[in-house]
Amino acid sequence: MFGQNAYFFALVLSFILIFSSFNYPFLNVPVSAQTPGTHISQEQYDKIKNCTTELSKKPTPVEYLTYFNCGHVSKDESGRTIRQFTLIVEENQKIPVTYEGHILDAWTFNGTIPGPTIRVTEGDLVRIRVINSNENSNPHSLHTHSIHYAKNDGVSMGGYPGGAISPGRSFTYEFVAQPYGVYPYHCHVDPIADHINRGLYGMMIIDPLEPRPQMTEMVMLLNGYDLDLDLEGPTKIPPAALFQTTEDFNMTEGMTDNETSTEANMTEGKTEGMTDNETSTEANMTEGMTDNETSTEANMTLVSSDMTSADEQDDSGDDESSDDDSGDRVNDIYTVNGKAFDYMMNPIVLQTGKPYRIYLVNMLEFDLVNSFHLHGAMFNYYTAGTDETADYNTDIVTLSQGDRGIMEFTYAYPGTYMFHAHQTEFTDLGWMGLFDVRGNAVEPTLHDTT
Ligand SMILES: [Cu+2]
Repeated sequence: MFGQNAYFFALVLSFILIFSSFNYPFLNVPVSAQTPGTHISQEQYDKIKNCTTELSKKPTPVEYLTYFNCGHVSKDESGRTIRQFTLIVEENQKIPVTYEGHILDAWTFNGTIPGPTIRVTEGDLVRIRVINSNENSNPHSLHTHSIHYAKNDGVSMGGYPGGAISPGRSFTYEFVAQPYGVYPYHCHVDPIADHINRGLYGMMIIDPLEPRPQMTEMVMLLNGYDLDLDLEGPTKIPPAALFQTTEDFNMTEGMTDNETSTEANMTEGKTEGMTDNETSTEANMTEGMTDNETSTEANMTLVSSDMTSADEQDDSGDDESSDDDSGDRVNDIYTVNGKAFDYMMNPIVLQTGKPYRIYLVNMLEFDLVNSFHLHGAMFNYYTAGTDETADYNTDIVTLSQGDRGIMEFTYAYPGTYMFHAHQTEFTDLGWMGLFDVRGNAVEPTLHDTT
């Protein structure tokens, strides 16, 4: 019996290896041994980066703040780091996007909006397998910003298979991560505005070989939702009594969250029957991924009957046929990291005198610009995160869709400070959060202009 199992295992393994090797001839990338920096190992660097050990986790919007998925790591024969990710596209998802019961009829990467933050190091060989679930009705793709071959660009223009992955199929995008910076990723299938508004986007961070100055890091992705509901957006700012301060914010732990879901295994049906010419051996980033609705159950109870019926009655307005003129589309809700007012309900605890870094990406659809305004402090801003030197020191940055950068700042004085869009409408409809700054007052850190 054992012998038969071993034979079967060996057979499967050899098939996997054979299929994996098919990836290499198409890669056409220069192969050279690259290790992070000269003073630090890949393992040490991943620790500094706060890479999650729970690759299959579906972070809540609050957890998303510090959720860095650095993929399944392996090395090729030259010593190059290979990072492998799997993104599963699922339609028919119900994602709560406010504390008032607004539910987005969503399409997701791995069950969350935004999708997981992909974090790699410059020079890494990155493989992202995108699976378009059997149950879906539309083709999808993955378009990452940064440098790569056209066949890995995730657009259908050149007729590349990765430009439109049919339901039940998958495609593995491969590229060498370069240059360092912060990037959006998103589906690029038409109508793009709808695929984005539905939730198919996330952030990718490519870290420099030499680590940036060490500081506590956060991710903030700005977005919005056109729900096509009669009742548009949160109608009021939640009462102060509802505020809950998170536990002390730090790099390795800290976010208390009642919504943490219990992971159940991904249903077999989602991968069974997949015709995939590029099947790779990567362990699945989402193995153990829950059915999306598990994590949303708690919030689903917040849906009032009025809201549900409005959703049903106005369902036709969310059809793609209504998307021909994107000028008609209006965002009802604006958020940072997916849920309106989440960091107002759960203020982020910071310490005076301590430096913080935010990776910032704007994926807002339908509105031309978005912005980030920090109260009570100034930040150094690195456009696209592609340079070691800050471009300017400010308290507002304005971003068009896809724009991004890195903010670094230190609070001098304790207290509660807002951060929000400097467009009042966006703020009122959900894009607002709070920093709960603790500790003694310190001398303000002024931008060094020399
Ligand atoms: Cu799509």
